[in-house]
Amino acid sequence: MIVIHSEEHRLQAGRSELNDGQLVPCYEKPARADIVRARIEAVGLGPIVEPTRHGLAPLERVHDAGYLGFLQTAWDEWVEEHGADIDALPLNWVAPGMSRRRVPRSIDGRLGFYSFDAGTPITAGTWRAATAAADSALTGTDRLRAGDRSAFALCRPPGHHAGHAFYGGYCFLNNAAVAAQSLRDGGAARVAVLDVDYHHGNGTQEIFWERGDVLFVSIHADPLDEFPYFCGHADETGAGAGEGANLNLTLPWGTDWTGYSQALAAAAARIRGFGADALVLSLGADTYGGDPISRFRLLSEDFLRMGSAIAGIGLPTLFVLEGGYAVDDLGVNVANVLTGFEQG
Ligand code: OKP
Ligand code: ZN
Repeated sequence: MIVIHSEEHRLQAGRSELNDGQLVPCYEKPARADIVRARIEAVGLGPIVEPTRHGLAPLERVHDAGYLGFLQTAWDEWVEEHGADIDALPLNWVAPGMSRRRVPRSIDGRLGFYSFDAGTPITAGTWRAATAAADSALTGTDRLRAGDRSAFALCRPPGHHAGHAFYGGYCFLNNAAVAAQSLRDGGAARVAVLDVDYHHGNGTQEIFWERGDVLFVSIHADPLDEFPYFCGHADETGAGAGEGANLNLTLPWGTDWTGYSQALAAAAARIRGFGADALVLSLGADTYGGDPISRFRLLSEDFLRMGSAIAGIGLPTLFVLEGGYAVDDLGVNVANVLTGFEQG
């Protein structure tokens, strides 16, 4: 399968994130994409091509224009206020009962207004890296439209936590949602998004919450225990035209392939019943037992089985890279999903 990847991912290299009460080196770092690319070359998955530029229009189909404008100028505004030696991190957020009717003028206020965590630094290259990732996903949709059975958008930074007008969880632009919308706009009547990242894809859920034409299915750690904490529960099923087109399958800490494969089978059955024309697969490999911030127990060989189960859904599939922080094993785990898919 063709792989779409840009070296511009390197421009997102945050120095630190807030974790367990401390500023620690960012888990979401350039080495992640490098090891995935190296493994894909080693197994000869397919040609690796540069994304083509798709501009702002496909981003505006899922993201708020004011939010996109903020992302483009946030770094310069931050530098003016605090200098370039520190990455931009938000300091406070709105709680229920506090007004959110006005966008603050101050960059610190705007960082809080448009974000939901303190783990996602904005840097000098954030906008360029994020747009290169979204362009990779969009170039993947071009391949599906041209008739390819599958494609892999090797995206960094990831996207599934980014919503219509918010960033967080290392995500700025929702690459998978941008791709799903692009497939719809290109003629697919129905599109399914399956998110196998360890964390709930809250951004994708929010973007398609009231949409009956895009099914969102996510398999993830129970948000009672795990980031993003405030959504991803099983009783969140969508609203309006989207009622019933959102499925959250939550699993406990310690889940291994036995438990995981049952959820994956349920997800596959739901997607088959939806009658989609294409599948966007949010591919996080942080379900791996060796992941430093996650608590599932998948083995490297389980990712081959995951790929084969995804192939069993029987749809043209665009894989979009999300999380996975056990860097040394990330290449093998991600490539295993893709080769498992190709072997069917
Ligand atoms: C992004 B993706 C754990 C800190 C968690 C944010 C995790 C973002 C995950 N102590 N911080 O879904 O892989
Ligand atoms: Zn994750």
